[in-house]
Amino acid sequence: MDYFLNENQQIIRDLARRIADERVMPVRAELDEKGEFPWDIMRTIAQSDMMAINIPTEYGGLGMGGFEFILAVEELSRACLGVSTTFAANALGTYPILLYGSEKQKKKYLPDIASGKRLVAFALTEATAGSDAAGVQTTAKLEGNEYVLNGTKQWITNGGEAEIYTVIAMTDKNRGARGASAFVVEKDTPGFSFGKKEDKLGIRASSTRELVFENCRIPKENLIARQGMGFIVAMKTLDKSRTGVGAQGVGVAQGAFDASALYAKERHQFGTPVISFQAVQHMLANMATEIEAARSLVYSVSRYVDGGAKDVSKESAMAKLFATDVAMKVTVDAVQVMGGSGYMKEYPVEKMMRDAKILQIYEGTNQIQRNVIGQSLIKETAKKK
Ligand code: COS
Repeated sequence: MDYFLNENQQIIRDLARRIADERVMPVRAELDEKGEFPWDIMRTIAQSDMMAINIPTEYGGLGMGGFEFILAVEELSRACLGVSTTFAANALGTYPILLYGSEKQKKKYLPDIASGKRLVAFALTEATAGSDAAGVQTTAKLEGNEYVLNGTKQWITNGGEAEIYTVIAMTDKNRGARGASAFVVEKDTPGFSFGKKEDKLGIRASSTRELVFENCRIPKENLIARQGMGFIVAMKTLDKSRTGVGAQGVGVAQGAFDASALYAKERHQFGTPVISFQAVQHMLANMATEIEAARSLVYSVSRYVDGGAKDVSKESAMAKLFATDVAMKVTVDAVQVMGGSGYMKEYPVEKMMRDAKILQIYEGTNQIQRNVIGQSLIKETAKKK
């Protein structure tokens, strides 16, 4: 289907596609096997200005929107979700600064983020917080001109590799969601260290670590927005980023479909290519239809967000939910279409199936997405009365 991309959008999509084909595909199996962080690829992405896509021009960016960004995410995801997770989590960590940072913070951090000189990570999740975003136990106590952070963050994408961390911590534990605040913490700050790198089922090229804060002192000016606004910063960040996870779903599903359709044309059984059997054709037809539906939703929500819509919680949750459920189903079906070969590491689809599972879990489980959509429906229904 033609989504009538403008010239800049086509350039970004083609550039990301070339990097995916030439730089990511040849090494994805090895990165997966070794669980190796894709530094070389990240440098290529940075040199191609892809980390600058949605950063305003006054801070060294290209000044484009989230839609242009998700086109790049989709293409990288077609090749490897581990690589695209690293790229997308960088944008996730940047949103608190982009959306709520002071002019001083934007000037200090965004140019280095746009050039890819410094990677970013977003730190909300903890042992007792994740789906329960207000359940954060890490504290930030104001002492003179510094905040003192104590606590442990869990499962942080880009942990250890990133140099800039946007962290949600409680400045007033008695106020629940309204007692949370957002901060920038730089790597190498005394009192800030990393736990072990997690050994994961999929997206193994990406890095996932614990962040440990032990009397970690940061300047008072590292507070993002106002004290007590941390929950809103986190929610608005996730509202922005969830179309990116949707685009990851579209990309990995497309990658799995392409591999399985090609294989079905080449593999012969009963003297004929397996694609000539209606049972296989129907599976491929469903997969192709679901991918196009997911892409249409993700693109239109992303354009809606860029268009300046104020409250996008419901729509971005819908895009994430639908596209990532499609990704899981399509990658499982791709393995089935390819049969024994689909199960073997010689082909890419078993990795895609392992990788796709995380999309239904991170940046809000798909159960949480349904809660977000449900809450919006309740509000809308009350308004219509
Ligand atoms: N934008 C702006 N404000 C929002 C908001 C949003 N998207 N979502 C909630 N709020 C506001 C609410 O309006 C409420 O404000 P008031 O106290 O003034 O009424 C406040 O924030 C608390 O909201 P609520 O009571 O709905 O909070 P809950 O603790 O029930 O949390 C969900 C709601 C489930 C939506 C939230 O916890 C969530 O999104 N969790 C998943 C987080 C996630 O994605 N984690 C993955 C790890 S981070 S990569």
